[in-house]
Amino acid sequence: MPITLNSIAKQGVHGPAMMPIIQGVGRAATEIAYLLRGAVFRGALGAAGGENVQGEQQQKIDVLSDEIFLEEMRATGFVCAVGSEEQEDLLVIEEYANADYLVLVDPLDGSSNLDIDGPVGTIFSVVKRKTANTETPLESDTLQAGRDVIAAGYVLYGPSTMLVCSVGQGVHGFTYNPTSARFELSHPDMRVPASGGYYSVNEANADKWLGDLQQKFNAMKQQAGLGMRYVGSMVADMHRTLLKGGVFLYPADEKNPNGKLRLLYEAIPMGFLVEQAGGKAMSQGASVLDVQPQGLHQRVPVYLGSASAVDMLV
Ligand code: AFP
Repeated sequence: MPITLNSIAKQGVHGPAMMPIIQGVGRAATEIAYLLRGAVFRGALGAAGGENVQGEQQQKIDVLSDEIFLEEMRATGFVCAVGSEEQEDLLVIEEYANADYLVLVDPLDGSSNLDIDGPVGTIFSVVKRKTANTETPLESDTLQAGRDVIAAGYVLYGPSTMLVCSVGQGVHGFTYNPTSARFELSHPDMRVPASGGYYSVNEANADKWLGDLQQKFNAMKQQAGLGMRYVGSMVADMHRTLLKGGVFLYPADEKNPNGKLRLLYEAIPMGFLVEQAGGKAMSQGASVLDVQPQGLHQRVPVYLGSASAVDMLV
């Protein structure tokens, strides 16, 4: 019998409660994967005409993926609110407003890759509310450091659809099997290789990086003996980094003095996975998981991957 997402119930103290939420992510993933496969035929590609809270142009698929994800979180009955890249404010799920968990999500990360049929992903994390569950959840419930995250993961929409997640007991990768219509465990106990792999960064920004990063980066390139790959879709770039080793970075630069990637639904979930897989996740001299969030859409610089490569840059 293949091992499915149900196995999460046996992992960690929060496993039984996380199982329905991660199963909900799995349902959203299959719907989003279906949407992506047929998007060109349904007129679902292209701009939606609006901007998200980051001032970035929303694609129609960003909006649809956000709706799908929210509906599947609602259907779990365990989620009181969702904080999404596509929504300025926290979305409270009124019928379950006294459920215990909040989910942070980037429903379709790397969506600029859609024009070239490149890989995209969904990134999520789960926290337990701080306010009493007799009250309406607040945005402040989402502002929890990565050390308080209960579960996190991503979905990679590539040649296959993969759901990689952790409930604090290592990182496990499940691949969608179209024959059984289930996610089946394909990559148990993923570990970041200690050496080798690739560096992954938008190097076109190198002359605008702040501080002495360019010197450190050049020294790392000479000493670490890494190859180079960059997709420009964090999920794809991090999936490779988890499996092959090396480092993914999006540092602060003159244009993005706080970095580009969002703390709550990009940096923290990926940092959680990297540390669970034995790697290192840094931001501004500390672990990504120790950064205290100040806002739902806050950005931070990130350096994620094999400890040996990360240490040469921070
Ligand atoms: P899009 O969703 O706008 O494509 O942004 C993707 C992303 O947030 C992340 O997935 C990438 O790692 C990063 O931006 C790429 O940014 P650059 O295009 O500046 O290299």
